[in-house]
Amino acid sequence: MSFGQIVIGPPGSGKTTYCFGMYQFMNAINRKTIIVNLDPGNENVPYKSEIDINDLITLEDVQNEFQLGPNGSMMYCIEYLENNIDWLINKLKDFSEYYILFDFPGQVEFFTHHKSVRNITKILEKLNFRLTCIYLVDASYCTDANKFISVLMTTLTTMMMIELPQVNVLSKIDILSNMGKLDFSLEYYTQVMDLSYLLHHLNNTSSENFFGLNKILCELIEEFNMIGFQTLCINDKNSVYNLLKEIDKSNGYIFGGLSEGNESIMMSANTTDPLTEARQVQEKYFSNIDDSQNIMKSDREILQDSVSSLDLDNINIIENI
Ligand SMILES: Nc1nc2c(ncn2[C@@H]2O[C@H](COP(=O)(O)OP(=O)(O)OP(=O)(O)O)[C@@H](O)[C@H]2O)c(=O)[nH]1
Ligand SMILES: [Mg+2]
Repeated sequence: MSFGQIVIGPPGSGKTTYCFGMYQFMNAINRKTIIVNLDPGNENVPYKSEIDINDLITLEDVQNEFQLGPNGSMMYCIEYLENNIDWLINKLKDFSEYYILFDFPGQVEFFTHHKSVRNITKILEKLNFRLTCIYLVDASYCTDANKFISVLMTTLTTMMMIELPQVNVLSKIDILSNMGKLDFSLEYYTQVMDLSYLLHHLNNTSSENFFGLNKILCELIEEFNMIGFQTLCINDKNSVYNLLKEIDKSNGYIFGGLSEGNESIMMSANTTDPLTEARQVQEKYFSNIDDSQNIMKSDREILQDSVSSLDLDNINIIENI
């Protein structure tokens, strides 16, 4: 049995950066982890992937061979991977003792209606992979009721399409306060609370013709009552740690992981309730903001911070447990 994460989310939501940060964190807590790059369009990848789709097929090959555009070529590559899944399965055999992070492309159709990603994950599940889908969404969407409702709909569609345990994540929470004012406290967005308040804001910016539709969308999401979000700042080890605890619960790692002593049971025992966590994140990133700390960081800066904080903090985490 192997454990892993399917990392998906819209373009630029932070999937590749997440994979690298989570990889560093896991290896720092002695959980042997590798990254599988399944995005042939990933540029300037910060990590070394042990398995890379580009060894099977590249966007360039497809573009040259079939004169397809960038999106069509991406579709072709993922369908090609599905049709040649034995290539991936054989490569994974060398890493049966490892926790696997799969970095996927950001085309939204892959998790809303195109079947290849779903089929690939189903095959891996049959091979005894215990997978969690990590759905990353840029936290800036919380600043606008219209964008947030659209995020909720896509998140719900993804959960129903991929059919894996899913942990939804508001990424880049550290720069949310730079993106505009929130209408509600952060926990309103993470817990997806009473949407009648959101409806009020939606209607403020909609034509009256859409009031009925807005109401039905809010009711639909409330009826399913399935969506919630974790928050993430990838260079904040506490943030990564809290997220990993949720992921370990969702894919069952806490009941018997791969590492010696299974640190995950202890991690999960050391939990805070989601509301408290959201409040702590809000306090940390939304009050006494020093603007100089909140500029958009480059990949390199984020990852350097990430490395140094993990080097220092790993020991504390293990000792505190
Ligand atoms: N401030 C901040 N920036 C982040 C964080 N995570 C990612 N970023 C930045 O977001 C940008 C996009 O990150 P990527 O990891 O390339 O996103 P992606 O989802 O892999 O993008 P595609 O592969 O193009 O779909 C980069 O500039 C990252 O540095 C974060 O937690 N905080
Ligand atoms: Mg990427």
